Parts: sequence; structure tokens; C-alpha cells
Amino acid sequence: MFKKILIANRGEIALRIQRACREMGIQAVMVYSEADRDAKYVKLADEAVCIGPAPSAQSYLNMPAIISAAEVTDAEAIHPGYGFLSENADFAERVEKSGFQFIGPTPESIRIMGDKVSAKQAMIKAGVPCVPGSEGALPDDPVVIKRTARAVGYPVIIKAAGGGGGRGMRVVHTEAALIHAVQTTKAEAGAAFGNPEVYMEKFLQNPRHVEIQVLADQYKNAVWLGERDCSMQRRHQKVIEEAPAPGIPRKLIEKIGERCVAACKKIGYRGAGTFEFLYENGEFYFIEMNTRVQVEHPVTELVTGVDIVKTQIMVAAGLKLPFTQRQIEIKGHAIECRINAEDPYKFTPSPGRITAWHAPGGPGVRVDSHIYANYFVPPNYDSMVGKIIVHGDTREQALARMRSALIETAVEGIMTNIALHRELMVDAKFMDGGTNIHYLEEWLSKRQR
Ligand code: MV4
Repeated sequence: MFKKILIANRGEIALRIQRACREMGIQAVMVYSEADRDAKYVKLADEAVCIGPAPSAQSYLNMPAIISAAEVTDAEAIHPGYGFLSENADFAERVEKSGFQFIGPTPESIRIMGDKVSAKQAMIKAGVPCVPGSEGALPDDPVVIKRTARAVGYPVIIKAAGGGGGRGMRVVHTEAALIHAVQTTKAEAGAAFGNPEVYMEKFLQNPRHVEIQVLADQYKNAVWLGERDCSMQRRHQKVIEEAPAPGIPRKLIEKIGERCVAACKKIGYRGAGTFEFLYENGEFYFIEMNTRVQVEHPVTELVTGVDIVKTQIMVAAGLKLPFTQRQIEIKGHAIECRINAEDPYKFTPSPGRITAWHAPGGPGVRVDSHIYANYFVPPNYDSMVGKIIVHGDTREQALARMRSALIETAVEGIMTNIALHRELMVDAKFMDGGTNIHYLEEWLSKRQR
């Protein structure tokens, strides 16, 4: 096992990874920007290295500075967390070429999944059901593009191969609008991602976003850890996640989970991964794979009892997965509310000094957050300042525990979305379960302030 790991991230996930290291008896090296100098998790780390000024481009995205920090502290491995360099294949490659272990999949796996066209082709080959659409990237020939769209059926969606997470996509409802939409998406994709390739899919109008968590080692052992429903989102930012996904037949999810495991084995995947699906009218359609630990991983940890971050570290060190599929059981229900430092009505960021912080507690309540009273939320990064995650025997119990936790929670000095969560936890449609990806935005547009 590693003796020392460098954590190339910040905020709650930096603290989460540090906790896993401490539990495993591994020394944790933190890198931090000037804006994060006073953070408690930086002081709590065994060692800490400043890697640059506040802007991410000069600190958390600064590959040479991070690799140098690993060299001077003699760390053996680098955990990238989520965001920043976590899905950058070139970074993973540079980490390995510098003699460190990247805690994540191989650069090759990251590269395949980063290109949404090659990701989808790999999944089709592995027997994972995908959204019907073009076979690979669209050609330039307008006749072929129109023929493809007719075969798929309108509405279609044009997506950039280099996009993902909602970036670089365009919905097309009629043939009259098709060629212009393809050309515009290509031009934007070339400028934004350095890759003008686009592909076409049938546009699903009212799906849910359901994702499958997997863990794999380098010996072709792989397991799936159930699913998460992440449909409660605004502008492609998830707000609430839960596990299991309400109302989906277990037999169907098991079939999909097994396909994901087979795909991992087939492509030689190692580490934690998430298969993202759209779920509509009783069918699953793969859209993308994430090759990092995700923000919402705790809901899966609570329903399975598996420590995903610890397991990431174990498999990166070359150990075998410490459990088999038969040992994975889904127990009860978990819900996560993301706490953002933002205006609760306008959703503009609300950085600044936290004057008071009272964390919730009690049975089945988990708080993943790096904040404390007198902590300054820097304006330079994502506005998420923590997560409240609850577990219960049933969804109803989890909801009740979340309501209680949200009543206890107090954050003063900055604005947060806690009030929004309190309202959603008593919303009749959310309480029923199974709302689709448009529900939250529709709910917000009708919300009385
Ligand atoms: C789609 C879709 C409908 N049909 N693909 C948005 C994020 C990116 N991961 C893929 N996205 C979508 N792809 C087809 N064929 C609708 C979305 C989508 C969405 C997906 C998941 C969660 C929230 C979303 C919000 C708007 C659109």
C-alpha cells in the first residue's frame, strides 16, 4: 500500500480523500492555492504545498506545479478528486511518466471515455444499450446527415464528441433546421474543445438521469454498486441525488448493472467509474461514462456500505477488489442535498465569510463539508460548500431524516440553497419519487418567493 498520497483538489472532496488516507494509515499531502491557504483541511494534512495563486488555471490545473509538489514531498500517488484534472488523460499520463501512480483509470480509458463518440462505440461493442443515433461521428455530406436524421426520427440532438455534461449540444426538431444546426455545433465544438466532431442521437423528451456506479481492479474483477437517480438538476448542475432510483424494476436495473460490469471487464477498466443513462418509458440508454469519483458517491456508500474512495486507492495500488458482486447488497435508501453558497432565488454565487455553522447530526446523517465558522468561501471556485447525506430503511424515512437535518442546519454570513432543499423535501411530486430531468427547472419557474 502507498505510504503517502498527494491530493490534487480542494474543498469537501480534498477533506473526503484525506479522511480515507488517515483511516488507511497513509500520509496525505495537500496542494493548495493562495485562496485556500487558511482552509482547515490544509492545516490538518500531514504536509501542504502551495501550488500557485487563486485562479484554477495557475493552481489546481497547473500540472507541472502539482507534479513538482509530488516530487518534493516524495508522494507515491496522486488522487485528482473530481473536476479540475480528474478526467484529463494528458495529466494522468504525465503523472505516470513522472513515476507516480494516478489514482484513477489508465490514460487510455480516460481518453476513450472523454471522446463521447469513441465511448459510445465501446459501449455498443460491449453490449450496453445506447440512445439510437448516428454510427460514430457525422460526415460532412448533408444528404447523409438528413438520411440519418430521418432514420432516427425527429427530434434529434447533435452532440459534440469533445463535449459532455451538457456542453456542446443542440436539439433539432425539423429537417429545415438540421444542416445549419450541425454546422453551428461543429464550429462551436472546434473552438471549445479543439475537436469539431459531432454525432447524432434521438432526442429523448422527458427522461430521468440514472447512473450506475462501478469499481474495478486491474485483474478484470468488476462490480456494480447499484444506481443513483440524479434527475433533480438545474442547468446541468445536480442539486439532489438519491439511491436507489425510485420505481424502477430491480430486474431491469440488474440487467443494466451486469452489462456495465461486462463492459468494464471487456475494456480492462480500473478504478471507480459511472455509467450515465437516460431512463424513459422503461428503457435505459447509455449517454456518457465518467472516469472519476463523483460528487454524489456518498449515497452509494450509504446504501452499500462500500467506501468508494478507499477502494479507489486500493485498486490503484494494485490490490484486488476486496469484495465480489455477491457481497454487494443495497440496504435502505439514501438522499444527498448539495449545499451551495448562492443566492437562493437568482442562483448567483454568494462567496464570503461564514459567521456561524451548525452541522446536523443524529442517526443516518452524514455531512461532507470542509466549512467552519469564520471560514471564508473564496469567489474563485465552484459554489458547492458541502453535502448533507441521509440514510434510512425506506425512502420515507430518508426524507424525514433529511427534513430534520435541514431544520438543524444553520449557515450564516453567506447565502445558501438550504431553504430550497427544505421546500423540495416537502414537495408532493418529489415525495412521490421519479421526477424527470426537467422537474426542478419547471418547479423553480412556478416558485413563489
Ligand atoms: C440527451 C438528452 C435527451 N436526449 N440526449 C445533458 C447532459 C449530457 N450528459 C447529456 N444531456 C442530455 N442528453 C438525448 N439523446 C437530454 C440531456 C439533458 C440532460 C441529461 C441529464 C441530466 C440533465 C439534463 C438536462 C438537460 C438535457
